[in-house]
Amino acid sequence: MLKALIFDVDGTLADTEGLHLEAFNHAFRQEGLDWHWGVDEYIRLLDISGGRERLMHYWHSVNPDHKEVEAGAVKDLVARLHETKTAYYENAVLQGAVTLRPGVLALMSEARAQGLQLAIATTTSPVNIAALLRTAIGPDWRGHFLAVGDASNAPIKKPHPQVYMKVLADLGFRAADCVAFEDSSNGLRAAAAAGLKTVVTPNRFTAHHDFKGALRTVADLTQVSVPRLREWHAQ
Ligand code: XBP
Ligand code: MG
Repeated sequence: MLKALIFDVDGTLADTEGLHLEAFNHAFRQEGLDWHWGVDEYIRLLDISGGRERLMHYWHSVNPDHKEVEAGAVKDLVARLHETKTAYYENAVLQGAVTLRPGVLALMSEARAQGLQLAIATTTSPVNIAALLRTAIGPDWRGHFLAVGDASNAPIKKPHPQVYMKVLADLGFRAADCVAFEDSSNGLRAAAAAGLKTVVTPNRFTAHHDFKGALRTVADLTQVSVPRLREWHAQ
């Protein structure tokens, strides 16, 4: 029986990666670094889940001959960059820079009205989730979700299943009682590794990803209703 819907955030609830990219480039300028990520490069870098992890990966790629002694300084630089980036991103989201993708709010409302539980399973940080959902749903947004897994309580990033395992434990449901929603192959692999059936809604940053094994791949959630989800879930 379908009991809960578990939503990824970036690229699934909202098309946020363009703004994340803008925020990273802002942080590089603030730090006086001559780094600039273009869209194509960022699409490649999205293979690394997690903003901090992505920054560390990039630092190593542009500093192949670094010495171990620099490790502490690099960690500090990455932490500073990620903090600046997150502040810029949060502020822009609170100013209304991104909206939920088509069909997301309607499906969430219909699901809650039909007694299904909602949950979040994301790689990003709590401030980013709060900014997005407070703007889109309102100050009581947290009450709409029975469980929220994010960078603060599931530090091992997708495609590792940790965040989905944590959310299933917090929901108290089996994977078989839930459906996940994702936009990327890392996300699909994380959900699948946790035993979850997954509906994928690709976006311009992930359209080229491999979504083999997805329950369904759809352009967006406008055609996805709870009866249809129950039908797919039962198949
Ligand atoms: C996708 C990610 C995130 C964002 C950046 O998250 O990999 O890291 O790109 O956000 P999701 P942070 O699992 O929601 O698709 O800088 O906050 O990590
Ligand atoms: Mg995503």
